[in-house]
Amino acid sequence: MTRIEIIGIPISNYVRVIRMACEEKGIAYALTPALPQTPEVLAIHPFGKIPVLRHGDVELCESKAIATYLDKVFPGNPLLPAEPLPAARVEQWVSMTNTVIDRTMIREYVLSYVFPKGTGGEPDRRIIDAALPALQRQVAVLDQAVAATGYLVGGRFTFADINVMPILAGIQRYPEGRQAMADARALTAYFQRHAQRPSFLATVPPA
Ligand SMILES: N[C@@H](CCC(=O)N[C@@H](CS)C(=O)NCC(=O)O)C(=O)O
Repeated sequence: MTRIEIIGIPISNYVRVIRMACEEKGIAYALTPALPQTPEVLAIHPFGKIPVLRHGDVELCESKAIATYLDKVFPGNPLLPAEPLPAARVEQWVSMTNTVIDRTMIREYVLSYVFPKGTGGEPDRRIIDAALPALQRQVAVLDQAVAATGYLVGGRFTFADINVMPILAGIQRYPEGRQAMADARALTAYFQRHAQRPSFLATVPPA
């Protein structure tokens, strides 16, 4: 069978999303480490973002497109519901995560710690402090969303949950993110429960 190759670095939340999707569906894959904007990534993603995917002659970029392809081509646990309304609700969460939540929680908050840009090489407090109100509001929205069923959509783990789990793991590496989660009981229970899934445990990025 033609091998799935995921190209990107394991620390990326979007790379982890696609690795989790493969794990959830029982798809064997190889991870080829590559940074964004490198030739092997730019050969597939015109804007150089990771992950990108190769499957035989198929080359794909953008995590949602990759997940949809994997879900339709491979058997195993469906990541995306077949019914129109639950499918649309997954799309809704993926879109909000990719356009709003990832921007605040990863690009503005987490990356301020990972790539410190303060004058003395420390994290830039102005960027972190500016991101916190939005981060707290987004945590509260997610907290409310999972309170009823323990999932973002319906009563089962879908690609919507896969998309947010690596982001929630990311913010809890830093103090303000930990505090925001501590104030969100349903979201904390949700995170702790799904963090036990084999797909999550198998894709923990290196420290
Ligand atoms: N919309 C893209 C976003 C991917 C993305 O932003 N990846 C980050 C790493 S987590 C990246 O490549 N950043 C580097 C860059 O934008 O140059 C997707 O869903 O795959």
